[in-house]
Amino acid sequence: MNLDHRATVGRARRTAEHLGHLVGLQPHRLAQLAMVVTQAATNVIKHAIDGAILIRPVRAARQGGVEVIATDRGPGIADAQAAVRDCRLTAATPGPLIDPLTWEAAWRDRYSHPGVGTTLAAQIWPDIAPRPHLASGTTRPLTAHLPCGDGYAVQTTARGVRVLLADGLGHGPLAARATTSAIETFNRIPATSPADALTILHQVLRDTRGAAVAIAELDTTTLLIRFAGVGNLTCATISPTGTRRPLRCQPGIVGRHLPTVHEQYTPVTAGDVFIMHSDGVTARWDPLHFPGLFAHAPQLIAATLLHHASTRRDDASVLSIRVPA
Ligand SMILES: [Mn+2]
Repeated sequence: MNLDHRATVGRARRTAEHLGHLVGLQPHRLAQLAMVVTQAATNVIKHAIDGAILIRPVRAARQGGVEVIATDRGPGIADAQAAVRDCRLTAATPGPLIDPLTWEAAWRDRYSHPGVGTTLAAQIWPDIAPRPHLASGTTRPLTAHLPCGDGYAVQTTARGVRVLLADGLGHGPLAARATTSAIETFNRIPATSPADALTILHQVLRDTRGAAVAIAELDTTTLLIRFAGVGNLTCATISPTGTRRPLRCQPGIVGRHLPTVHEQYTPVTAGDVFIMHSDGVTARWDPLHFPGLFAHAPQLIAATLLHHASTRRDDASVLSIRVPA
């Protein structure tokens, strides 16, 4: 939802409250959610330009919550990194409860930099906020009234996380069908290697337009990413100092022409970030244009890159994994 007018604050709040009802938030949590959305949206409209807000359900093992991500293009705040970073606040947090997020049922993170802008992410849960996921993504359709032809999936594994990013050929409902089919199949075959998964997806996607698909698996004990990708997707690891190491996808289209899939293993270290994005996001973005961003939660990284580097000529998607310390 674009935040371009005062009326959008109320629309965002009502959307969040509706979703909060659906996931079963109690009235005091709903009030907290409404306050978070109103504050975030009002701040963007008052102080920033080109803002957008995303409100979506999030799931954990035993509960469902609501996630709010607000992002804009400036002016940005110089000291935000010191102000808030990955604060999963607990009931034991001392001090007056002025901020609605100073509650046990909330998680939040904020990135802000002068000349870039601000991205805020918050989650409101019915019960104590679970540990944030290692991976998260965001997507944006070419036009608001069409389904998004890009999509992603995140699976938590015993030793880390396994993710998929898919860009259905073209855009619109048929692209979305190919991507949905890829995600559903991926979620049905949780223990398969990336190369085998792509081979299975190739069979399933034969009756669709086909898609560019990349699959990555982070093992947090061996600190290796196992990866395979086919089609026009950009994948790379970013070090804390902003060094980008690309992982190449093979030419082809899953569901149409599948090459012999080669898996790659890439070593990572704590603090590295792994990024995958579709061609709706320019491949020319520079990690150094976002100082400090890659120390933040994966949804902030994904939302900020999507907002700043998407071409607006195609569906767009970004997925990011944080290698934990
Ligand atoms: Mn595309």
